[in-house]
Amino acid sequence: MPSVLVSVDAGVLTVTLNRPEKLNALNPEMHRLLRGALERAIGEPEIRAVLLTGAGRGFCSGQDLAERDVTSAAPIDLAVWLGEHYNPLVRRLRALPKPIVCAVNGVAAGAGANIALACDLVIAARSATFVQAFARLGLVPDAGGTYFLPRLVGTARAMGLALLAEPLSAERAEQWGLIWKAVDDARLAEEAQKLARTLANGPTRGYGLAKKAIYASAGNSLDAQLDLERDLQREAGLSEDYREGVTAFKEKRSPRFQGK
Ligand code: LHQ
Repeated sequence: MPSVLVSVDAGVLTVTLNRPEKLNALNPEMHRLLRGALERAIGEPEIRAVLLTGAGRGFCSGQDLAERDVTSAAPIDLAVWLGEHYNPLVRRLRALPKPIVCAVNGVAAGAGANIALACDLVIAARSATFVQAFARLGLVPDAGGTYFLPRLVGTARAMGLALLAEPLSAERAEQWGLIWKAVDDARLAEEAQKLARTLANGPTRGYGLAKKAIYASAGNSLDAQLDLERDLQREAGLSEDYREGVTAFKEKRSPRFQGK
């Protein structure tokens, strides 16, 4: 079985991390397959939303630690790993011009937690936990953790999560605003599919532009953000979906967006 499963249905590209016996710990092969899946999501117009999840009882336990030989005399340069694999992955997730739902089906640890946070809407099973496991290894939160955490939950909570490396329950993650919502375990797959399908039937171009605006805001002044909104709205206003949205409103019916 491939270590990342990819399928397309009803406009949703589902990507499933598939090394359940290792709680979907990431290795270079998985990074390669993930990259291919995201490139496919960009390139195929019929794909209008992405759903990322994990097989088995975990979502993703971060970097595969078993593949690390820390006993050798030659020091390992972890920056190479981040530069080659994790940073491009996080950048790709954030820049993908289509919405990404992450269904966190179980523990999300280390880079696994932060990859989830790089997605646009995170929905988690109530039994799932988020663990910034890095401090247990003497490492710094990576895969965007030091960017996402303070912005999502504030410096005090981000620091607690980073330094203590304690598991945060899905419910608490929802209360803190770290994720969109926590749902009963038995309902996760269905709810996540529903969410992804709703997005796949939405105004794809408008969604992509909204992502751009919201993610740019953290580094922008209000003035810069207003200018950006003006420019992105110009683009959105030229889409067929905008025309359809206004027409549907006037005709008192639901819009039928084509993602164009
Ligand atoms: C694993 C892993 C794992 C291998 C569970 N690797 N086997 C980026 C770039 C460069 C360098 C460094 O780092 C990074 C980013 C990072 O992600 S660093 C952080 C790496 N991740 C972690 O530190 C988490 C390690 N795992 C855990 O702390 C626990 O496994 C968690 C809390 C995730 C789950 O605990 P349990 O539910 O008690 O499960 P378990 O520990 O029994 O794990 C089940 C199996 O999965 C077990 O294998 P085994 O053969 O004994 O049944 C684990 O060894 C394996 N596993 N995580 N990251």
